[in-house]
Amino acid sequence: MISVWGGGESVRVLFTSAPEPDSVVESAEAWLPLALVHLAGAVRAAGHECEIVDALSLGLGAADVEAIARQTGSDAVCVSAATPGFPAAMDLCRRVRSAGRITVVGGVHASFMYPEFLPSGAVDFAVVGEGEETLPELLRCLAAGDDPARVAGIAFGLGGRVIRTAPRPRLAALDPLPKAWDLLPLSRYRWAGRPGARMGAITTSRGCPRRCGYCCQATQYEGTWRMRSVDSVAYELVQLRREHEIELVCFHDPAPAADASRFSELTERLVELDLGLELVIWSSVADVLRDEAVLPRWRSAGVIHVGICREPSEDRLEGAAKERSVADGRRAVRALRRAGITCETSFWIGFPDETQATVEEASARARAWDPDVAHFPLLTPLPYTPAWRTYGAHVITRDYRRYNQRDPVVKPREMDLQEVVEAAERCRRQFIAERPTRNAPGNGRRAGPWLVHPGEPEPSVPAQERLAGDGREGDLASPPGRRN
Ligand code: B12
Ligand code: SF4
Repeated sequence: MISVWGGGESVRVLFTSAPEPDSVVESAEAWLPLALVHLAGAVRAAGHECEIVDALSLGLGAADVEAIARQTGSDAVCVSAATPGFPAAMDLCRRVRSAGRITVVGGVHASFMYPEFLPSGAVDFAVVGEGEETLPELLRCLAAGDDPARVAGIAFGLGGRVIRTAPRPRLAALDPLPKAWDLLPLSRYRWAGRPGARMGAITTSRGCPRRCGYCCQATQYEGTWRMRSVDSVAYELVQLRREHEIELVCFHDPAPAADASRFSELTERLVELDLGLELVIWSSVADVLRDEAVLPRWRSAGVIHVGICREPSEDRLEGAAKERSVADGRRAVRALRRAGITCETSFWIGFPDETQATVEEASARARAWDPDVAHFPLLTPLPYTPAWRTYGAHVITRDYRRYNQRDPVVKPREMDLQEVVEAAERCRRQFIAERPTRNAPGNGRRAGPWLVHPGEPEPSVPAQERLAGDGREGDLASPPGRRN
């Protein structure tokens, strides 16, 4: 076989998020495209030249990214997209592919839906599952003119057929993955709860031990959950603080606290390191209640905000289970608040059996929980999750751009689509409007949807001094494996 790039070993690779300037993103400011940081890190370590364009947060369209790919002379364009961004990813691939570049898509949608989109010929390769090993191997294969069918963990079209290569085992070691932080304009990433704080991101684990039926994390990782070592997480946080002057780190993994002893070890290490970092994490009611007594340690470690993952079926519980779920949720929110930690969660609406009365119940449930931020997303079953089997018959469109949890894709039997949209908006307004009545005076909340509780007293040593460190901290900050 002849190399697609004329035999050169090093190629130029452009990484981008979905170019969707009009996307509906329920996001508190601009979040980091961590997958691209991981992938570019791995590809660069394999000797290729990399560039990251975060089209999603820059508001760039396919034509803009195409122009950048032309200017930079990229040999390959790699796109990461969730389901709502996938049509935009395809549009970009179609454009750059016709200009002779190799196109690769990845992420959970690509991993499951490749039989649907590969026949269109817009995309050369879909990477199935984790990309850190697969992508460098695919690029090496293409540069050498080898047969891509030998690369595990990809799919591609060939002569009208879709070829799926051997499955690639999940990554055995998550600790040593290189990251390409220097390729991102870090100063533009912000989290609304801490305006002005320079934001970074990390994953401390991969997958999720729970298997919520609507969630693609559960499908992608088949209910497996792999942890990074505390040493390596702490080392990466020190690097983010020292080398990139990060002030706030979002943990992008959905269940960093799932293992009580590992999370306790991590929080204790962070208390000891005293990096002056604030942390935003995901967790579950179960994990928060399990750690109720030690939530002040979470706070001392820097946790200021918790996103509570809830799956839609929890909003269809009945009887005692429903009452227990509301009581637990409310208790978790209060426990976090007592520890000085804010939280946000979602209350799902738009089920096939939705009525104005059940919407009212959802609204009341949110007010009973009383999190600091409440979202009211619309039920959006994904075709590659178990929820599709339950709700798929009620889905009225395969226009994936609408799978953003704000546009209705499920038609309730007794409500029309416009009524569902209005119901979600009404829940949002009601939640915010009634907040003052739930908000005890002097509890430190600020105005606006993103509220931050007063935490523990600020440490008196300025952050820069703490970062300069003493001998002990230098030790703690050594790469894992090199500590004494
Ligand atoms: C951060 C985040 C965001 C950020 C995105 C920042 C960004 N530019 O990436 C923001 C806040 C903008 C966002 C928005 C939304 N998000 Co979001 N988000 C996440 C979150 C919490 C972390 C993503 C992450 O960094 N993961 C860590 C990286 C390392 O893992 P990864 O992304 O899976 O990538 C690995 C592989 O998938 C693969 N891979 C991924 N991309 C590519 C590309 C190539 C070329 C290759 C080779 C491989 C590859 O390799 C990577 C490394 O192994 C995930 C949950 C999660 N834990 O993944 C949800 C998640 C991805 N989001 C989700 C949803 C629903 C949304 C919204 C619809 C929410 C909303 N209503 O606003 C929007 C949609 C935005 C859009 N238009 O696409 C769902 C995805 C559902 C789906 N399949 O479509 C998730 C899984 C949450 C969930 N449990 O439901 N999100
Ligand atoms: S919804 Fe959250 S808790 Fe449930 S499987 Fe997905 S990531 Fe895990």
